Amino acid sequence: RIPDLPSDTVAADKHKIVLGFSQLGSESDWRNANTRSIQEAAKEAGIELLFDNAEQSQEKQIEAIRRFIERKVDVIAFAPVIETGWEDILTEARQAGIPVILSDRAVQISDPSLYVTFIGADFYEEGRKAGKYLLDKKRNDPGPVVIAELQGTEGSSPSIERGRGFRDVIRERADMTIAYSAPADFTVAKGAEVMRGFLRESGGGIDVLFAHNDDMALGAIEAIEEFGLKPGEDIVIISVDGTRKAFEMMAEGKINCVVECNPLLGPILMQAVREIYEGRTLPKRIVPPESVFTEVLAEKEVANRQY
Ligand code: GYE
Repeated sequence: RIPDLPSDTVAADKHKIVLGFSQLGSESDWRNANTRSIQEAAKEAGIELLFDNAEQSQEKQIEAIRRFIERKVDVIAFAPVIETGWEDILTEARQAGIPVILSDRAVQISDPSLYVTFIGADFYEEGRKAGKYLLDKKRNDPGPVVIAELQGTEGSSPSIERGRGFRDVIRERADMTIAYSAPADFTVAKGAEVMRGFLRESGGGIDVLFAHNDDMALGAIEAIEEFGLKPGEDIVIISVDGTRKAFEMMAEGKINCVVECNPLLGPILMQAVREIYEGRTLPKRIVPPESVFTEVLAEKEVANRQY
């Protein structure tokens, strides 16, 4: 007679991978699409997801990661709200033997072996794409060109890198200047508020707006219209993400260019979790493909947007 399998073997076979994910917040449509993508992909992959929303607070993210360590999850992934300040908590994870994946945003860290891989967009390149569009758009216009910039969350990698990439490209035209620049936290409400301030200060003398995400651009459009100017005509608007709402604005001519940043990272993340769990080696950097869209294509593309 064939003996039954010992019950612990059966249990081990059935072990579901447990992933602790610390999401930084729910500040934008991009973020909400990112959250949905992660939750759906975990379900599809049969991975048990412990999900925490930190509401844009680094402290809350650190607490969530510490709870994941205490619960002995198999893998931790997180979207770091700002770049710095992660050494201690990541050292705690390492001491507990739990591998960590960076999702979406990068960190500045002295020991890169504290995380396994970083899955996310090349924000510097996104900034450069925005700058290149502007150089092209203004190629026949004599300057000066007065630019306003709505930055995202202060100290966050997308804001730092988009700003740097944009500056490195427009440097070519000495008559282009970023005369107004301030953080607006990646939200619609802050985008409107900060843009109102810029318009008041400049008396409306702004030629271009570079918004580090679509939500702030949408807020700024409200402010520009209130001020009696035409977004997309009086002020050229360039933003980043590629949400459906931004595409609708672009189809109406109120946004001129959107640099795509892909939030649908769930499937790639779940694959990485599984590979780490199986002991495979992953590349240190995984970048999803992204495009640039302008008004010419907006109407055709708007129906294809998934977020
Ligand atoms: O562009 C913005 C969101 O980290 C890439 O965060 C992400 C950014 C995205 O709030 O909309």
